[in-house]
Amino acid sequence: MRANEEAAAALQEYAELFALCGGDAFRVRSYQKAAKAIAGFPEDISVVDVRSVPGVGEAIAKKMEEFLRRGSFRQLDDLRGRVPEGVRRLTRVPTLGPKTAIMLFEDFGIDSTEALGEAIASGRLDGVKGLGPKTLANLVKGIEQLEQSGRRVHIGAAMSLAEQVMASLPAERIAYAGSLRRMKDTIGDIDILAVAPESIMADFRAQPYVAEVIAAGAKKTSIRTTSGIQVDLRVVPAGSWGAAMQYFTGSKEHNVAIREMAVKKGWKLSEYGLFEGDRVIAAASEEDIYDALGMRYVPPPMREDGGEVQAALRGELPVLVEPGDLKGDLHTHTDLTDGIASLADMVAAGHALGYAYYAVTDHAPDLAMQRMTLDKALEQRGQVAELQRKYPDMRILHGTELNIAPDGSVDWPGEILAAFDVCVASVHSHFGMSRDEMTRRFIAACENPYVDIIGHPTTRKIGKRPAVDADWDAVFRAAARTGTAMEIDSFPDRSDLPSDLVRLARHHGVKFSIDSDSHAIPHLRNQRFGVGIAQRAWLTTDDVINTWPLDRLLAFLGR
Ligand code: DGT
Ligand code: CA
Ligand code: CA
Ligand code: ZN
Repeated sequence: MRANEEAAAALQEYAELFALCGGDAFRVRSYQKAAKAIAGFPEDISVVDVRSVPGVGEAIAKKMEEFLRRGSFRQLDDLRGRVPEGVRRLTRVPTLGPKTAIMLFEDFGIDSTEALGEAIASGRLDGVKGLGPKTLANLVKGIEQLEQSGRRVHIGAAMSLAEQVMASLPAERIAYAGSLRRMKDTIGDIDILAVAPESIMADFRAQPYVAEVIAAGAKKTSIRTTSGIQVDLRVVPAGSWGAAMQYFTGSKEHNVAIREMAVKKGWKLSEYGLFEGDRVIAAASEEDIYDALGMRYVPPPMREDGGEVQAALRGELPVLVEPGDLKGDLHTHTDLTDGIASLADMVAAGHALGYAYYAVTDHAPDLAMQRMTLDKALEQRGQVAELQRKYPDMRILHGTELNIAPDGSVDWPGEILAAFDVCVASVHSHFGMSRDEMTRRFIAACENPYVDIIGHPTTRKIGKRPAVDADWDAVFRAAARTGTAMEIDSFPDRSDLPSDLVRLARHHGVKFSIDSDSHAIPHLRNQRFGVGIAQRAWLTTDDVINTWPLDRLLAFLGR
């Protein structure tokens, strides 16, 4: 929901600025929690009263109402005025906290990440109190990460923008192509194709999400949106729709391989069609083009020149797992830990999706900030049993998300774990362990007979935190040997495992669970991004345990 996301982003920014100005930590947390709750609220707050969002009291509601009226609120404007832009830019560097940012700005005049990079490189910050060599090295890494993330966005941000753009433009036909259609986890820019009158370009430039027009032409217009993402809009002839979609979906490498096939037959393939001289062989649909080249239709996520062209020629493409194949979700949270919706509401939302099973996997006690206890988990189990009566056609699994300690052990002993229907185990701390130690840690977790799924295995957060270092071949061998599934965490800033590691794991015979890791009801729909990752790795339903019927799943879980 656009209004919810924007209002939540403003409140989140306000929380950050408020913290930067030394504001009360308790209030900072209450703003952050409210921002999360608003972003995850299933109803549009520009339509319903924002006070119906949990955690939103009168003071926050007033700010949000002002935001909905005019795109900002007074207290936010004040703080934006008080905190120099340079300091705000610096705090976007991962590992750089507000106190250091202010010190760097006030004592050294450093007001940008570039200036910070130069100051570190020139040795100007050597010996400064609080900035040891290790801290400086981490800052250099943080700057690199920020620069990379500035260029690409995760698929969740790109998809919601693409959907917004398409909904805003009247067209006979409109669709996204490029890396977004190939379901890559990060997107450089959004490519949209339309069959429409030329006036669509003027409509496009006038949209409220446009911050800058980069190039304006009759056939192609490129803009940068207020969120910094570039969108290319191309108008294509109706008769060339398929050829244009094929060409602009890419990847470039896939297209090069396809074009060679055409050339071998003495034909020419372009964004306008497949031609023999002037004669059109195929152009209106992608299917016609692949068919004319003697190939099976290649699903966009496979178009990376990773063997799909040869497989399509031999007629041996796998039948990929699809969103409709999912029969349940095996990693979700409730407001018992850090989710924002109640158990009853989450389960109802899972049921509305038509699931055959749904696992509730709140955090376990070793993640201290979640304040989980065994008593609370057992009380929840009672509530699950109650709820189960209401949903005879959906099995509610009572699970937990365990924490993998540095030595590979988890929160509870075997007799407690055995009573859960499903155990996800994840790394939530000690991300910097050496490759050997980290590998042993994962293998030990796989060897725990009660651990069914390794959650978000690399623990990366796109643009924020790199993947942990491990010998993945060794980890996947252990997972295959012990019958432990690897998760494909569909939360778009995680997208974890990434598709290249999924492919590697599959090679070792590992099974996968495509989960939403939902902390709110709208997150449940993120599973489509996880399916995209699975498709990019050529997975079929046989590889994905939560496409299986309940009986087969329960047999795999061994409960
Ligand atoms: P991105 O935006 O970096 O996430 O990745 P793409 O794949 O969306 O790349 P982009 O936006 O530069 O171009 C969109 C598609 O258009 C690309 O996947 C293939 C096609 N394309 C663009 N330029 C060329 C080219 O020079 N040759 C060929 N064969 N295809 C191209
Ligand atoms: Ca693109
Ligand atoms: Ca592009
Ligand atoms: Zn987790």
